[in-house]
Amino acid sequence: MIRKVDIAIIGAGPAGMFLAHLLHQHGRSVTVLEARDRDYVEGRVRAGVLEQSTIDVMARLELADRARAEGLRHLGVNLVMDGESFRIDLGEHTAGAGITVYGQQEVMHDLFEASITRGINVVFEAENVSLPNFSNSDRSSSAVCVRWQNGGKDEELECDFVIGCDGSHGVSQEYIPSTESRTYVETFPFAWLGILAEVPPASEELIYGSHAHGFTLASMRSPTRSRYYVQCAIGDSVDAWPDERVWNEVELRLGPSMSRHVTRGASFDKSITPLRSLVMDPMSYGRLFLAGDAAHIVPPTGAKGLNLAVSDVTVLAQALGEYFDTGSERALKAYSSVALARVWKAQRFCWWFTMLTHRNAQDSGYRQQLQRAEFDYLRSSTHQQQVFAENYVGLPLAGSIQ
Ligand code: RFL
Ligand code: PHB
Repeated sequence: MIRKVDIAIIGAGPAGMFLAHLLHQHGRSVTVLEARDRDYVEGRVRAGVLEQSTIDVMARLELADRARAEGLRHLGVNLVMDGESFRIDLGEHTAGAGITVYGQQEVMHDLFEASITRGINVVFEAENVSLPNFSNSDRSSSAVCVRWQNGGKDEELECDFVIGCDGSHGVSQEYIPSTESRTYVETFPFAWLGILAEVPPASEELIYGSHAHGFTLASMRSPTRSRYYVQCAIGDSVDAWPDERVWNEVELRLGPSMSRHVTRGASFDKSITPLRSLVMDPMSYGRLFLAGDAAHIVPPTGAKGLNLAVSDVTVLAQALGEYFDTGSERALKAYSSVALARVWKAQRFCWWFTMLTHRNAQDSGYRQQLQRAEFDYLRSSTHQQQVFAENYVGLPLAGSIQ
């Protein structure tokens, strides 16, 4: 007999695991199918900055204790351009809001640990996940079949809805015909090289830097662990970036005053990520809904990707809850447009912050003068700093569906 669950979730990253917890809390049966093993997903060094609304969702799920105890709460952020720096007081401009530095690895650990104690079914190493015979079908048609292989065995289940939380290289989006959804893409002619090192951070708060050599970011994971990024060329390999070169560039790009407290040390993780922006509209097709990176990507400059994944699934969990409670599809039909309204505002902010801080040798002198003017304006205008702060700490969660 084929097993039946209410909702199958493809991908156990932040989007998939937050959604699984939210639906479980709502009393729904879920199965999460993850292609990789737990160590791989939990080991990926990615997000560092959580918005207050993400912490609030963790609290609603009774998952915020460690983030509150060990996360670093920041009420300000520093910007530096060609050696000139200033601080934006996030708290002052947003009635006390801030951000929490708590790594994605920790978030995933908390989500996975609680899924075990709460009995949420997560299948790791689920290979070749597919939706045989999937077609748009109006939502009133029969259940969706999901197939995969696990340890060489064929597995199958039926569900009312499939949620594609399988990131930018997943399979779910392939089930949405290109004629039914538009994809907006923007590429940038540069990438980020990121390192982790067991050294104290350069500053108590993050420093975003821009210099003729390119962007740099001084971040952290704890008072003894630092995370640094430098803009590099898309085709660069990590071999071209020995630690000494990374530290030299970080210090140069931060400028003399901001680099004073940089402590150098051996890196223990080094990777390169190209920057890009992408949005799929709509984020759904029949009984298939996409959430998180499966539907949209932002350059990491604004620290929004994980936070958007959480806001998507908060809206979606509410809509699915309404469907199962009342049979109404109203909120499910509104999911994509409600989620995308917030996604596009984050796209706007991340694009703007990327263009302000990154350098491109091909840029005309005109563009560089514009960057300088934008930076000066941001430094001198409290209104502009308020706009920055509101966006950086996170715009209100996509409103409940009216
Ligand atoms: P994920 O995290 O990519 O998870 C998708 C999961 O799906 C699995 N998968 C499949 N499973 C089954 N079958 C298949 N066919 C599958 N194909 C894929 C994958 O193995 C994976 O486990 O997407 P999700 O859940 O949408 O979460 C998105 C976030 O991970 C991402 O947006 C953030 O990491 C972005 N990001 C940041 N976000 C923030 O909010 N704040 C930050 O400070 C921040 N910093 C960053 C970042 C991303 C970065 N990189 C490396 C892209 C810094 C960096 C450098
Ligand atoms: C990080 O700490 O990894 C981080 C912080 C801020 C960003 C992106 C990444 O904008």
